[in-house]
Amino acid sequence: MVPFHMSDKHDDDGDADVAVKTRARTKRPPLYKVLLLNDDYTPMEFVVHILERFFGMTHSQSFEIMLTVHKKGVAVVGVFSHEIAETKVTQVMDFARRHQHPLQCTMEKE
Ligand code: TYC
Repeated sequence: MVPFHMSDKHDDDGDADVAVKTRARTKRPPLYKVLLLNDDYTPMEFVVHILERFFGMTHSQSFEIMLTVHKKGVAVVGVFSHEIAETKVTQVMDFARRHQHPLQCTMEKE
């Protein structure tokens, strides 16, 4: 008798066989925080606009988060899959550069 894994074909030696199961482990994909950083030059209303435009926040939510970044230096503005987080960072960085503001947006694994 030779134990065989579920995914293998059992042997043909005529005696009893024992099936061995291993649990299929499904891993959730990692999530990433998108962070907005403070600086001394980007206008407050520009940051508020970015949060409305790219993160779907209301004006008052956006204003609140903007003030948090202004006072604390950084804030998490959302948590996404790697691909979505990367897209958000690119959208913010491109938009800031086009308007010649030094605003910085980054992502980090949660
Ligand atoms: N500190 C900026 C100012 O006083 C406003 C600001 C807020 C800039 C948030 C960047 O991510 C930021 N104009």
